[in-house]
Amino acid sequence: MRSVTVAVAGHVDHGKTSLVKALTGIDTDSLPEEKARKLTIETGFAPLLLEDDFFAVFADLPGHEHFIGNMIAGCAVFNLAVLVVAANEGIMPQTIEHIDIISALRDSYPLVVVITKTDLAAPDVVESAIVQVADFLISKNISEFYIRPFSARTLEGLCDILGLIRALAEKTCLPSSSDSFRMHVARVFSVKGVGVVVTGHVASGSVRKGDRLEIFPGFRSCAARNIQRCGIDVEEASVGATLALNIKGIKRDNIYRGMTIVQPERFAPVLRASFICKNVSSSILEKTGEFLVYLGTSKVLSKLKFHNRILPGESGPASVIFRKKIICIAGDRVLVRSLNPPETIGGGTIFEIFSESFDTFALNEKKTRVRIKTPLLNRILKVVELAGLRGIAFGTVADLTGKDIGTVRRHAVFLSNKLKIKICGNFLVSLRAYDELKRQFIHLLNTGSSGSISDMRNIISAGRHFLVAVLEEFDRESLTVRTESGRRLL
Ligand SMILES: Nc1nc2c(ncn2[C@@H]2O[C@H](COP(=O)(O)OP(=O)(O)OP(=O)(O)O)[C@@H](O)[C@H]2O)c(=O)[nH]1
Ligand SMILES: [Mg+2]
Repeated sequence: MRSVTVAVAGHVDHGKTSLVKALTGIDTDSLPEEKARKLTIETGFAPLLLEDDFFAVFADLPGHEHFIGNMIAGCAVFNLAVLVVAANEGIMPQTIEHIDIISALRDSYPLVVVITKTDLAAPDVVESAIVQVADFLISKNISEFYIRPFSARTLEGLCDILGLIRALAEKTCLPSSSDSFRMHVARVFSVKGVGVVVTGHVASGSVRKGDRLEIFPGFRSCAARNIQRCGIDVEEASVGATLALNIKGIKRDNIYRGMTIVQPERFAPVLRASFICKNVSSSILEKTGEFLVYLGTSKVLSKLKFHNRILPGESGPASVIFRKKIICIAGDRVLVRSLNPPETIGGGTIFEIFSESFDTFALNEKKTRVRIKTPLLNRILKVVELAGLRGIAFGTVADLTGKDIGTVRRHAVFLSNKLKIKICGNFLVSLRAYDELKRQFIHLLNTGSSGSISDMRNIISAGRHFLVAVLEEFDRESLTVRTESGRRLL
């Protein structure tokens, strides 16, 4: 079964739940409190069969500002987004905030804008709402958007929206990944005669019925008794899927939202990470401060350090120290909000994690946990050394060693902590080669180069993505700083 997740965002009462109901036939406001208050509190999921074995799962996000935490957790993973704007109100505060949040969570994504309540607005009002939204999105540097009018009362526009979502869904379906299984816990409940059911998004890897699993924090053991996607029992589910996992071996009270269900012996808790932060606020981000960092369904008070000044709309490297350990890997998206006022200020992709050394961790947590294997360390080191100045991608090392990316990453972090190799984004390079790249780049800058990637490629025949990652690492080390045409020494 394939599926894409469609995040449905927008200001309170603008018609998100009504749109999802028109598309899928499902009323996602299922909680008694939601029915009583006539608003969405928890993100609701509604599947729509697009074609044989291919679903769009709509994540109907709450629009009310009080439930912004639920909204963030609900769109931790999505393939495409729908922004709902009521024709008679136009852009409102949570329209802006939701766009900031989803833009901070993804660099680029197709966006369908649905202008709702067209039955309540005159044609010229609908027209000006369309112009207002288009101007707003362009001002936010969002390039791929499609605006469609719609009325939940007359259903005018529904077929057009459905066709558009179908076409975009096919384009954005994620390939399945071979990484280790990880799922952020969104909701937990007990079903009579079935047991504990956990819903959430698969953030990496895949799970099969009967798999042994662990729940972090604590790494308590449990197992997948049954898996459901879109209400259908399935044997297996992989990255990107929204699922209901019936687990055995753990009590309902010992599992809650924000926890992570993982494949055993694959993940160590992370205390620090680095990421490229996109500033979606109107202030300059600089120095250090306390922020709330959202990852998956967890929210952690964290200390952030911005290595350079990051101007509004720009991106720059940042380090984060989590106040409590979490499970994350390079490539995960984080969202950052200020404490006071509580506003979204940015977000980005983690490119480096610093976990507790796996050997120490093994001793502390469980003596039987053998996480680092010396022969594999030696093989990875050899492969990375052979790659020389060209570096090597994590995926290639995984292919060459026959291990999954999670295992390679764990061993690479260990080697990096031992100062044998350097991790640059998705690439590995030996420390010796990294120092040589640094020497050559400094020489280039000292001899009049603007420090562009093309200049660097004239002297080193390495891949563009690798060099970009290396130069970003130089910035992170405060060796260089970005300029309009390239880089200069700090
Ligand atoms: N006339 C008209 N009313 C609509 C339309 N869409 C939604 N409504 C009404 O607007 C109100 C709010 O609709 P919802 O779909 O619950 O809005 P929402 O965006 O999901 O609200 P939150 O989840 O609380 O953010 C309800 O009373 C709907 O019946 C529409 O196209 N036309
Ligand atoms: Mg709603």
